[in-house]
Amino acid sequence: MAKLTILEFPDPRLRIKAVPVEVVDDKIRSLVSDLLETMYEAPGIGLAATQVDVHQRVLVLDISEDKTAPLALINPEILSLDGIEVTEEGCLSVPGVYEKIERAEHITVRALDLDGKSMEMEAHGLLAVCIQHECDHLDGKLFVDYLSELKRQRIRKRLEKSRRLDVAESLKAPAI
Ligand code: GNR
Ligand code: NI
Repeated sequence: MAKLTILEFPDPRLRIKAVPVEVVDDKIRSLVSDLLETMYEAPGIGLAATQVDVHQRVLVLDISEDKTAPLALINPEILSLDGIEVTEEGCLSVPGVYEKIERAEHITVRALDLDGKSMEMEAHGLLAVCIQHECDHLDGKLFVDYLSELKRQRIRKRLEKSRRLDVAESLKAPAI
């Protein structure tokens, strides 16, 4: 397993639309294992391949409290969306930003599992929100896209400033 680097807004690579996986082979299974390691380490409850600069339709999730329920969805398709739910969302690619976002409360999803077998599942609440958030990533979409242009610009400026400060700090600190 390997921990991968997570791209951050407004990196243009987060806007690339991921292509479907053709064969679920050991390379895909190894990507899933790297995504899970990266997600747990972050820590986060979901991660899409797009966020680690791999533009294939693969995502992982684990909304359990004790991190014991990893789930991988390959070529996910949302078949139905019902109801409305507002959740305070965050994103590992938009660090430190939390905003209320409206999504469907109940969804059904079809995807391939790690054996390449097609499966369907229903999701409610946080799991449903998280699947919608990760599917958006695979289409090059971020949760900040649901906010106003003004809010998005402010978030971009804030992140760019905090990254400049990080670089300045790293230049001051003695090398280890
Ligand atoms: O860790 C995450 N938490 C979260 C909380 C509310 C709604 C969505 C998410 S997903 C996010 C991890 C992430 O950025 N996945 O792409
Ligand atoms: Ni995200």
